[in-house]
Amino acid sequence: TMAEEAKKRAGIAAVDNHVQNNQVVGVGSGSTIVYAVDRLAERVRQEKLNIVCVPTSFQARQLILQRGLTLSDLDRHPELDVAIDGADEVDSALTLIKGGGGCLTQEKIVAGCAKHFIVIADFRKDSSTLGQQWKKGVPIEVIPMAYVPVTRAILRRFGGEVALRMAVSKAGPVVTDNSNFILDWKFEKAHNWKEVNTAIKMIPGVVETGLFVDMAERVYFGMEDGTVRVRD
Ligand code: DER
Repeated sequence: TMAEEAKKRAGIAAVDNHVQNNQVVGVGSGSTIVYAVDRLAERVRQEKLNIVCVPTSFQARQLILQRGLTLSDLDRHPELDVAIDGADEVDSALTLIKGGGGCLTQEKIVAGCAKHFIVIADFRKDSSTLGQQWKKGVPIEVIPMAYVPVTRAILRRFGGEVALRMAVSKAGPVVTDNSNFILDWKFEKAHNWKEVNTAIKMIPGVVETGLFVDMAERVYFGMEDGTVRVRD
């Protein structure tokens, strides 16, 4: 499809522009990152690159192993040269909503450990304000025993709607790689995302939010016309 082609072009552009030999690369989660990992594996083979990869989820770990790339972790490599990951939406200030795939916590940790955090996305994520195209809200990872008080605190302070993310192929809620639950907060107006991120993180029981504020250095958008749009 057009979106898949766009994801592929964004993934290739990011890997070709930001990955060099002897680097530690953070590997994101979701569907777009698969194209970047495919390109990375191709370059490792063709150019005999010495690269180690740090995953941001069980899915990313499987992807690294399946593509024959060298798996590492933050114990061995707490400083990464670059992290590449997808996004659910990007606004004009490069604030991201992430967590559509429920991997936001390890993604934010790895992105924060990288000298350069590079985002890849198709044209559907390219917004000027959050909520313009992404309608599923901001994912928030919470400790299971606290999901009700956290829900109430968010509704009281910020309004909107909050829903516990339910699994599709399993009865009950989605359980993250960290054995937690996900709340999806559907906000109803624009906010100061830096302040909101901080305020939500302070609520007891919140592990992480899917608001990535002042983290992305550059975003590669695969566009409908086959080009790649870069936003810094
Ligand atoms: O869940 C996540 O954070 C993913 O990285 C998401 O933001 C992008 O997933 P996609 O590449 O499948 O759209």
